[in-house]
Formats: sequence, C-alpha cells, structure tokens
Amino acid sequence: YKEFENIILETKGSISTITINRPHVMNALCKGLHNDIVEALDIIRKDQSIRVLILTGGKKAFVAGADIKEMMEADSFEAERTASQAHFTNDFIEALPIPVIAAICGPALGGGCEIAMACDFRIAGEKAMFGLPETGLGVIPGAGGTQRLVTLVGPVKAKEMVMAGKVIRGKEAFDTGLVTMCVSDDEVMNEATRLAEKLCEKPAAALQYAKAAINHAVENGISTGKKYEKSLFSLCFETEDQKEGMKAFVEKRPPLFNHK
Ligand code: CO8
Repeated sequence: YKEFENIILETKGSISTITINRPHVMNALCKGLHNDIVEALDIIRKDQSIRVLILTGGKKAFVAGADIKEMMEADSFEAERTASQAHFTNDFIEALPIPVIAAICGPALGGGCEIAMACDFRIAGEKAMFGLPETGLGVIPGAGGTQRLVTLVGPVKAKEMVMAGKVIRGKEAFDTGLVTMCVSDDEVMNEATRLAEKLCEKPAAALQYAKAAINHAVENGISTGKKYEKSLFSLCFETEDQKEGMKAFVEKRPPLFNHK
C-alpha cells in the first residue's frame, strides 16, 4: 500500500489492520486523518480477499477525540462540515460488508469513542478510557455518539457519560456493555487477532448479512427489521456455503467453506 500521512494500512492473509498514527496528539482526528481512513476503507471494501478489519491506535492511545486545535475557531457552518465528515467515516465503517474490530488501548474519547462505537467489536485494554467529554468543551458529541451510546449502554449510563462527562475504564466499559471484551493492555492485539481469525472461518455472505440485519434493527427498530432479516436469510440459500455448511453438519464433519 501507499504511505499514508496519518495511518498505517497492512494486510496479512485475509486480515487488514488500520493503525492510526498521530502520536504527538494522541491520535486526535484531523481532516487528513479522516481522509486517510476513508481511502483505506475504500481499498478494503474493493478487495474481496480481505475478510476482517482491525482498527487500532496502537499501545498508547486509541483516539483522543476530534482535533480541538483544528476545531476551536470554527463557526457553525464549518462545524457542520467537520461533523459530516466524521459521520461519513463512522457510517462507512458501520456499512463495511466485513466485521470491524476496534483494538483499544488508552484514551478513546469524544470522536475516538464515536469511531470505536461504529465498529462491530471492541476489544479494550484494562487501562483504556472511554468517554464523551464534549459538554466540558461547550459542545455535544457530533459524530453519532449520543445515538450509538444510547443503543449500546442505555439512556441512564449515556446521560452520566455525556451530560456529567464520566470517563470509564476498560472493566467498567465491559460491565456496562460498551465493549465486547476487556483484557490486559498487552493482550489487546492478540485477542483482536484471535477474534479476527475466528471470524475468518465463518462464511463471508452469512457474516455480511448478519451484520446488515443487526445494524438494521438498531437503526430502524424491530418491525421492519424482521422483514429485512427474512429476505437476507433467504438470500443465504443462494450461496454454496449454505449447502456446504448444512451438508457438513448432516455428514458429521467440519465444513469446508469457499466464501461463495
Ligand atoms: N485535540 C488536539 N490535541 C490533543 C487532543 C485533542 N483532542 N488530545 C490530546 N491532544 C494533545 C495535547 O494537546 C498534547 O499536545 P502538546 O504535547 O502539544 O501539549 C498531547 O496531545 C498529549 O496530551 P496530554 O499532554 O493532554 O496527555 P495526557 O496523557 O495528560 O492526557 C488525554 C491525555 C486524557 C487524552 C487528554 O489529552 C485529553 O483530555 N484530551 C482531550 C480529550 C477530549 O476532550 N476529546 C474530545 C474532543 S471534542 C470531540 O471529539 C468532538 C467530536 C465531534 C465530532 C467529530 C468531528 C471529527
């Protein structure tokens, strides 16, 4: 891949990793960083051999939020542009047809917590910090944070974090349902890789449809979601992996998926 200014994109086998790389500002999200992430997501989207994406900020920080220095003089028009760009990145992650795992060490604050919440899985280190401290800066979360946080942890905890600005660590984030797993900081990448490998064993179409159906439930509620799920369920029967998966079960052997 080309050299990006603000991220590192690597692919090993079927697993790609985007490592956010602005260590001097704790990986704060500037315009260029958003552009780099979107460009990398587009490369990943077009490459059908990539089956899982891991998004990480490395060992010290996930993302310490939007770049406050870039934002401080903005008027409402510029702020709308900034928020739209951040929404675009997060929605792109959510719509990616493969699973996305956030591997989180250190601060995931503001826009960083928002980007993590757009991922399908969050593996947090014990010292990871989650929070939406925007009200303390005189603003509110602007990249989907109020909405995604409520669906993940409910309004009681969401109000404590957004209105009172409470920051929580990895273990509490796990207890409240904000993250998939909390492990020691040293184990975060290993655990994310283990999960990625497990997901790679699953048939691609079934994973893609399952993600779409669950996201649909969150966005649109259950009643239209059930119809959507039914059509995706039937679509699975167009795949070779459905035939293989069920045949293998009946024949009492492990399935040999070819992701078609
Ligand atoms: N923006 C710009 N610079 C930052 C940011 C940030 N969000 N966070 C840290 N930095 C910089 C610091 O200014 C400092 O730079 P310098 O060395 O030049 O002084 C460097 O990173 C290291 O930071 P600290 O010295 O503060 O390190 P600590 O370990 O003491 O603290 C913290 C780390 C806890 C992460 C602390 O830096 C902090 O609280 N940062 C701000 C967190 C925050 O408020 N985030 C929310 C920002 S607002 C937001 O995200 C709105 C989203 C809206 C929509 C999305 C649009 C993209």
